[in-house]
Amino acid sequence: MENLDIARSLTLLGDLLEIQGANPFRIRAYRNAVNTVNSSSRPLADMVEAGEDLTALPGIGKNVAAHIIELLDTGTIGRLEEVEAEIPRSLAELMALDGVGPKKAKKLFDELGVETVDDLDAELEAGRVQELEGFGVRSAEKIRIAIAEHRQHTGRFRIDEVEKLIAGLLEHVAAAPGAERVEVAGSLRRRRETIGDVDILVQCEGDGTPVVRHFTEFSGAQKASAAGPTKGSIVLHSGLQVDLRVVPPESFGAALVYFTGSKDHNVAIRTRAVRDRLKVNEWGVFRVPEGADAKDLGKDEGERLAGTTEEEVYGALGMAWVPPALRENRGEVEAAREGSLPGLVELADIRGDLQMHSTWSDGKTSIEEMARACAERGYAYMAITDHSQAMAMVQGLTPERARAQWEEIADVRERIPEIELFTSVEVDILKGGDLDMPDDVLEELDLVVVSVHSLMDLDRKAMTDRVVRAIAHPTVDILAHPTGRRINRREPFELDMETVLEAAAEHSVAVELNANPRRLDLNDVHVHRAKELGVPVVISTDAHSPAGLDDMRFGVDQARRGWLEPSDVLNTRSLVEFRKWLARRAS
Ligand code: DGT
Ligand code: CA
Ligand code: CA
Ligand code: ZN
Repeated sequence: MENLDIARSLTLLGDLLEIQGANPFRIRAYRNAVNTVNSSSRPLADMVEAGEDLTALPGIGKNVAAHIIELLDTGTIGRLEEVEAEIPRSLAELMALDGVGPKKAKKLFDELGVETVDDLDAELEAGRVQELEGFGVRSAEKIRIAIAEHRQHTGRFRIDEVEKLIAGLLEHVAAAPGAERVEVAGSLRRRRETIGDVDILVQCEGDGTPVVRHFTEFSGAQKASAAGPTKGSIVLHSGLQVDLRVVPPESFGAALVYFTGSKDHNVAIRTRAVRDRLKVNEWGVFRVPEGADAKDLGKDEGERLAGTTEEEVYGALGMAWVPPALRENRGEVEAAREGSLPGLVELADIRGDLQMHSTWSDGKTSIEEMARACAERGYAYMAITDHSQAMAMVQGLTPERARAQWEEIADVRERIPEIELFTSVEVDILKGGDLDMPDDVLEELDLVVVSVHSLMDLDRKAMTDRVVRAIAHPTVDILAHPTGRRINRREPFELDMETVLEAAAEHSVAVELNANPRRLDLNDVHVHRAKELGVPVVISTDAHSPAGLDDMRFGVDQARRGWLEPSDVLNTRSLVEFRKWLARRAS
């Protein structure tokens, strides 16, 4: 069981208790525990197995610890089952709707028997919701809109979608009268794989009203609202919300820290600051005078120590500047104080791309064109990894066609000597963990990449055994897109990643961080775990055309969120060093 599963159960329990009207402190305890579980890079299952005390973790009390142990032991929480016997779990989903809080969810269930969003829609249609006590016509209308929005988008946009959606808006904002500087903050600056809303900061000396007005008049907005001279919000036609704030120069660094977040990172640095009798907020860092209490001070009262730049703000707090990708309260606050932040990998460190397809399977471009495109990107090496024959609908390679492909690769090597071309195949992992290519072919390939593309709904044990068995095959080099997820489309396989990563370490197999922004598989937490276990990570694009090679930057961003340094990433190695790794089993 992964931390994600534990967090889900605790979230559900908290939500259902809230609907039941339980003690707010109890509910808060579940929310705090969920934060801790989500930000822990170590599996709690391991900690329990090692006999460690979960209550040593911040935000986890005795009661919650007992729930977690029970969940790990039995696969369920008795308390959750009790609550679910009284109210259906689908009620928790209703609370995701704007305008439906716990009280209203309860009322809808008690009075109208509403259990799901669809039920609620039907009751709205029938005109019964507006007649309930505490609802009314306006509230019913608000819920109707919330349902429409919920259906249009279940929340978050992929990062690559967001970049495209806001490109024009950013140009528009830069042209606002009085705008001196425009920066993106929030989850987009932290390079999260999905974005809830976009946060933009504009530096402006003096009155911000014209900047806010210019912003809200953007032609691509379906809705706009201004809130005074410093704040505005718009919703684009796609449903993506964008918040803008206008900030004076002396506070720009402090505002950038604050609105970049994450919220948990902000809370952690604020807590640290309090111990040093400092106050940090979106206006700056201030010293709390002797005898005064920070709570009694106004937003910008106290001796001002910093605010103009982020470096200065972190410096005043006794911290090194923290790269936005790390600002998730996963240990970076301590590391920044101790001077032990990682030197994160950068796009310029990447020396090769080790997963891509050609017209031999489902790629759109010839091997030669892909090779030229990789050479243009300055890479020293690359691998052509067409599919194996189990992928029949894309003409996956039979052993005969694989051998034929090697001849073409040999020709391309002669024509494009500036890059090393490795022969490879993205070999399907068959149901029981067998590989979809005979051993004699596998042994002759320069590089063997394996992955799951079929029977993705096996149970956790079967899927884990299957992948581990494939990893144990002596020719395998890289496990590609290990969880099979498609962001917002397909959930990850049921897979015990801890066991898979341990097997990868044991058999000296690398794991892929698939850089395609629809996948980004492994995720940041798993990437970090791979690093801890000493498993090399390969960042590959899985490109199906030259343009796909440019997805590399999304993979690098995700790697940075997982704390990876150049030495953790296999394809930062020089050709000579990478060849040594390929030959690791020869001795
Ligand atoms: P998102 O939009 O869900 O992808 O994630 P963020 O991180 O962009 O969150 P958002 O847009 O709600 O807020 C932007 C930043 O503002 C957030 O990362 C930290 C800061 N912030 C928002 N609310 C709070 C808060 O209640 N306390 C603190 N300390 N910071 C907050
Ligand atoms: Ca945001
Ligand atoms: Ca926001
Ligand atoms: Zn694949």
